[in-house]
Amino acid sequence: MRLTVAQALVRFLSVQSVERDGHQQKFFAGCFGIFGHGNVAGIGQALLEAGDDLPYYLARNEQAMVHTSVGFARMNNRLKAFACTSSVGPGATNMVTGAAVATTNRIPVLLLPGDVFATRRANPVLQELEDPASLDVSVNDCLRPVSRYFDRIWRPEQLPQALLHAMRVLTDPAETGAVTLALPEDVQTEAFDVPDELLLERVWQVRRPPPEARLIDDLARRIRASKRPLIVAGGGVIYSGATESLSTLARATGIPVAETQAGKGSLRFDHPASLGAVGATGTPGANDIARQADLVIGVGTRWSDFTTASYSVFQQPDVDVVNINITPFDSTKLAAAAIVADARVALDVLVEQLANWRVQGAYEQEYQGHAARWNKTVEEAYAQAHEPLPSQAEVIGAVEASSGDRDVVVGAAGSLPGDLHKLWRARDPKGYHVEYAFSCMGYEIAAGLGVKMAAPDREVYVMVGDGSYLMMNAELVTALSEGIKLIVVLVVNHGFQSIGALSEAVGVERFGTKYRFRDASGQLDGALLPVDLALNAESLGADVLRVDSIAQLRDALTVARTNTNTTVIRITTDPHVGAPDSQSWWDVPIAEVSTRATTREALKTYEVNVNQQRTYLRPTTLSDD
Ligand SMILES: Cc1ncc(C[n+]2csc(CCOP(=O)(O)OP(=O)(O)O)c2C)c(N)n1
Ligand SMILES: [Mg+2]
Repeated sequence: MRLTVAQALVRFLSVQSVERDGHQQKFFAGCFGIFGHGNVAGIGQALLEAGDDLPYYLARNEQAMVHTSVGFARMNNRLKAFACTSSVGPGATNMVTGAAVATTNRIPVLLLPGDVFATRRANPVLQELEDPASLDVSVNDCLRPVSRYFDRIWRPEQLPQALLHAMRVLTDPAETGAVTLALPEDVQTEAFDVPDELLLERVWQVRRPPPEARLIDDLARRIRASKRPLIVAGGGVIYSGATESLSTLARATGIPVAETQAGKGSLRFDHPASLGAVGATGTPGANDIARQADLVIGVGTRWSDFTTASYSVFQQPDVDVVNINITPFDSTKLAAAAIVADARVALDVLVEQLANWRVQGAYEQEYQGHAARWNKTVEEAYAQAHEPLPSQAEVIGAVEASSGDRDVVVGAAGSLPGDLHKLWRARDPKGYHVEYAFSCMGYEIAAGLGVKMAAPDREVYVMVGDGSYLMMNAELVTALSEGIKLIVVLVVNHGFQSIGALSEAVGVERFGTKYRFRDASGQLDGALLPVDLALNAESLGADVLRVDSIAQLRDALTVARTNTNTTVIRITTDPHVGAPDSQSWWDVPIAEVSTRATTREALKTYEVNVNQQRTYLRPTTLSDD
């Protein structure tokens, strides 16, 4: 069949499926795109011909369309994804940040940026960078380090192999992330004889590798010998659909479970073995249990510094760490004994192996006491009734109370992720969607769109700070044009409260973190800016509700739930009231010399805290011999 490269590519994408646990589904839900000369006549023409075979969605910003795709694929536990097409040049470089979000979070997205002419007929083409040392470099090379697979299709004959490798990586639970196929503008429109076999329907098996029997036997024996075991559940538990298995294991053995940001929701908050969030944004109870743990089993976690409280969360000198992870790269972190396996399969084996074994009753009572006390702390924070402006915790409480068990809260950057991680009481494995691997400002609204596209039957609450909102709000227009409904809770605190608080803690005096006029001293400490973000949201087609109190917020949330249009609720909070403390630490180094007393003070505190840091280099050996 004679097709253009773009036509062959689009047809190929439309016949790819994945299968896991005997359930088969189409892998690509469609293609987001913004057209320019680099893709309109190639991929654009092919998408026009393809119609419903690969539905096209117009985005407003290339970075945002990658966020939307990430939100969608994460909600689908990585078994369904989007492609994203951009023009050559700025459209392509706009995708770099989105690609990094995808790859850091291990979420599949296929990027199809236009590229410079392969024939070099009339270079430089508009938007070509031109590296004087090498004409085969283009701005798309920026996508290499943020992609798990990168290829550039200089000739039509290269397309089949590139497509097969793209699918291999996208559907591989260990390797997945952003995949980039850079498509020179002239090659996209070039016709070639496409081998018929390339366009046959293809089913990619998503593997569930079992653990090595010997290793899981050793782990079970080690667990039986432990006094204070702790499971740390990461995103891998949710992506592999292991939440039921984890719940069964925790219920049967009494081993407590603490959750990372991506792993939150692994257990319902009121599960008897749930300790909630752990680490720098964790609960004091989870962190206390972690400090004293003699055996830590990390399941599907990449062990970010927030989870390990910058290598301070585990304090027992002889603590053993075992990682169950499908990704070899993550499996040896913290010098752990590595069990490279699918989380669900491994946990199911452990349930059998640990039959008739249970942690000591005193341990169970101890951690359940922590959980109960924290629940009380959450209730108090939610009912703080802070005057005149409410605290952010109260806002979270009102949103949680408004949400149904299956609804989803979405967040990414600022002070919201930490507060949500601690406070939010997750009731469904897909109900908590905070992007905290890249913590990318601007992810919130764009990703919320993808979450809602993946789960139209759930209410999606996007919680976004004024800083993130200002950085990327244009997808509200996409929500309008596609008839996709979000509830956006816009928390105005006149700047970067999170970085403001951090700045104060590191002796930098909230410098450069406020949305204020420059004052006579030359600092941004003047009057508040007369900026109305609610009006901005209204202008983009959202229904807008302006509220000044928690009581009004509750009413607005009720209205928003009955609305069919995207609804933005704007509330102003007091930036100086933080959520309850984690009794934990995060390593942000302080200037070692300074003319400022505040910085010197911060350094003294830092020097005390840094003493809690451990190396986590002690080898954990599972076998007896
Ligand atoms: C794209 C991007 N730029 C910078 C940062 C660093 N950063 C983290 S939080 C934050 C401020 C966020 O402000 P806002 O959304 O208003 O939330 P708040 O801190 O006020 O809760 C900044 C600048 C980031 N995470 N992402
Ligand atoms: Mg803010």
